[in-house]
Amino acid sequence: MSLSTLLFQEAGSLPTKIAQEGMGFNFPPQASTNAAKNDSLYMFITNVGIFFTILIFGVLFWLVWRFRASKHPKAERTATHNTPLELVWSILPGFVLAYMFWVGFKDFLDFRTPPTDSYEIQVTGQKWKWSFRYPGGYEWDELHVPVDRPVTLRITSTDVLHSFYIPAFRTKMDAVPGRYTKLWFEATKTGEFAALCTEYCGTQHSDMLARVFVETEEEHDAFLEKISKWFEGMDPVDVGKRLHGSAGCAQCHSLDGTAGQGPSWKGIWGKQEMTDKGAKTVDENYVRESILEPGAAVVNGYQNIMPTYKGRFREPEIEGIIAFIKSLGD
Ligand code: HEC
Ligand SMILES: [Cu+2]
Repeated sequence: MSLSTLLFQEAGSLPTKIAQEGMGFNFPPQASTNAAKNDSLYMFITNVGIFFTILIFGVLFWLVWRFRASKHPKAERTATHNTPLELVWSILPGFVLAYMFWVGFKDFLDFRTPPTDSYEIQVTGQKWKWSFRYPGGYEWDELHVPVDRPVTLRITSTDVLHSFYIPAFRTKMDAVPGRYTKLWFEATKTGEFAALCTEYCGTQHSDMLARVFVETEEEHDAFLEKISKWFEGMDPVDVGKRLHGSAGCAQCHSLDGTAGQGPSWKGIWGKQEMTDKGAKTVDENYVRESILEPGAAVVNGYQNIMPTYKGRFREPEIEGIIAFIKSLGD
């Protein structure tokens, strides 16, 4: 895949992809070591349910028909109970339930205990975007993981509760503000999968999708190399334009002049902005401060809800945002 498609592809086709790809009985494809275990217990429980539903209703209807009142007008009820029968139908299903519990509990412990040598990626949920930070500190809006290797995701949120869900891996975990949660998996198939937010988090919750790429070690190294200097050789305006979307600024800052949760970026360059610290001119220093310390001067009419991006951007990325806002005119 070329760098430009990697950089500028849109996530719009994800839901159809989830729907199309190898749907079995009611599941997406199995692409992790957990998936097969998860599905086999699920199908076992479903099949036991189907078996007993048919058995119990079958016997019930047969008895109703066999002893119907029209055939036995003078019958009297004589049976009280049958101890051996009742013991059998209590104890035998008891074993089946104990088996379900045992397998479920064992798998649950496995799913919740990441192997100590796993590869760690940090996941941040924010309205309405996932971002992934790789070893080396590089951030990207797609999840790339090596195949056949345990991966641990360290998950958090900058605003409200979200939940990170990869259906093909049969795994999900809450993203909680101010706290880290963990999830692990070992992908077994290379290819592209989908991740979504599965905890209602506001109006654009259903757009909170991310692409998941499972790749070979060599491909993964190439990916890390690529994102470590993705902005190299690019026009700073394009760098800022991409970050506006990929770093989540677009959720609050429009480019067309409409005010959202934050002021639009259109035409603010050079403007006198009224803030709680008095009038400020929108210039290089003001934009930089807005990104690194959003609470330092809060624009009148808006709330102090912008997350800080301190430590998340490298210098050329901040320069890119400045250049992009500048390019939107004054
Ligand atoms: C959760 C919503 C939210 C997100 C996400 C967000 N901002 Fe903001 N931003 C705000 C709000 C609200 C204000 C106005 C209050 C203030 O100054 O803190 C603001 C103010 C600004 C300003 C000053 C604008 C002006 O007209 O004075 C800049 C520049 C800015 N943000 C840049 C960014 C960049 C760059 C990103 C992404 C990397 C970003 N913001 C992400 C909510 C957000
Ligand atoms: Cu969400």
